[in-house]
Amino acid sequence: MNKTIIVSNRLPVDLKYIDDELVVKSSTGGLATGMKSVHSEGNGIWVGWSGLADEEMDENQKNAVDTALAKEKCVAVPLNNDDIENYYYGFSNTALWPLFHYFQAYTEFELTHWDSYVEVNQKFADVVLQQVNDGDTVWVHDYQLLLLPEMLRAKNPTLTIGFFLHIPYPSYELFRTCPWRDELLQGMLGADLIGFHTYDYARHFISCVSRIKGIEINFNEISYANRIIKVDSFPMGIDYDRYHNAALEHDQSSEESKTDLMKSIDFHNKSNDGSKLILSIDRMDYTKGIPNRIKSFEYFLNKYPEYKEKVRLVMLAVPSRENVAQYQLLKRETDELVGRINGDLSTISWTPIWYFYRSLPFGELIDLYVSSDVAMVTPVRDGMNLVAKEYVATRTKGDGVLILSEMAGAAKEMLEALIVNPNNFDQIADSIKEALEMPADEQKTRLDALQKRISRYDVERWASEFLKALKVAKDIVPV
Ligand code: ADQ
Repeated sequence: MNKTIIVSNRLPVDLKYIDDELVVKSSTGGLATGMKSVHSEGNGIWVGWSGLADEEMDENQKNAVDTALAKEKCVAVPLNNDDIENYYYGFSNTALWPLFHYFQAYTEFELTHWDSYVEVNQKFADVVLQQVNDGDTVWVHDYQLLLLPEMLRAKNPTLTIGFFLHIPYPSYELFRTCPWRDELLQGMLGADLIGFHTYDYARHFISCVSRIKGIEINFNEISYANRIIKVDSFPMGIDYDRYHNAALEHDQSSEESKTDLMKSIDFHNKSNDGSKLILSIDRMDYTKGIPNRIKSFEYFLNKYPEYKEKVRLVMLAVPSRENVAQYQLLKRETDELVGRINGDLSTISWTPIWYFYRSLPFGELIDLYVSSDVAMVTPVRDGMNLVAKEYVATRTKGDGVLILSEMAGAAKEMLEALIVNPNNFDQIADSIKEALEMPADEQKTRLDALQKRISRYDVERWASEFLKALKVAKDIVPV
């Protein structure tokens, strides 16, 4: 029986050596959840990096890692510190990530990074090829592995290969600046189906293929090397029930079972009569528009001073890629902005911005989602953005307003949110006011529509629709 192999940069498990003991934790992230049924079916496996550098483990430790991963139906691609430096932090995160998010000034094209990217993609290919049998399906994920589809097809043309990009695909004018644009396209074209979050990203990709490679394209079908390659959009969803049910449970939780965070929110709500909470949650990444969000909140407080002491911005930022220079700069800028604004505006009983730089456990994330009157999701560029969908899923009482950037892929599906341009402070300030003053019945009407859509197109449905389309794509015979 044929199997499905999932391939992503990181495996869906967290491995750590604590005092010589290997601790294994499975991930509850979006991709891991969406792939759960695909991964657990038959003899399906997941191939990726374990998160541990190869040279930092002795043979016994490596064997222990492999055994622990095998129990989770995972197979590791061994990466050393140079790979991590040049392929991951290098080409993936200082060339592709900024370029694909339209941060051209942050984009560095380094030959050593590129060489490592090719080498590591080949390492992934070698591991996958050891695991497959003829006729198997391989689903490759994301920008770290753009070359993998072609590397797999070159060695085993019987495979059915799908590729999904989780970040935006940039316009031709941006993509053409990459010195290895041909190679990247060639790599992706090894797939039978290439999926993106939105129709716009798919269109950009098709335009790049047609202009750079001079290939003729018929709507969303590319005829290339005696094959038909399908290109389509598959907007990724969330595990709606997990968020919705956690919020329902939260509503029924007793005083004693509340987290410290929740007790603190309750305390401030009681002491600050009628005050409201605006929520902001992201990885600390320059694409997420964090400084702009803080500045626009300050702009709002100055434009509508009657809201001073009546509203707080709760800002949660998860540390991310901390050894890339741009991320260190962003952290410093954020710290300084929050410090300055709190210094300028705070009173004895009111701090305008609550800022947490850490990852929070799921329960506390739910506390924040449930307690916030407004969520501000204002990335300057974002493939999809799952936070916007998670906020909607937790609004079990039919209240709450989402302010959403038009630059997030999610905006294409979530038209009932207040859609803003993340660079237009005036518009954002007005939207915050509108959100805070929105009548209850309007909040409910908007949320009902959003919840209906987000619950229907959840992450499992996303995965199954992609795999269904992949099967159809493989069977198309060129005429
Ligand atoms: P990300 O850029 O990581 O993903 P996003 O889609 O927002 O962005 O997902 C982040 C996830 O991390 C959410 O599930 C959120 O709940 C969680 N999270 C954020 N802050 C947290 C905190 N402080 N503590 C705990 N958890 C936290 C990439 C693309 C996105 C695309 C996804 C999926 O950049 O555009 O939506 O992949 O394709």
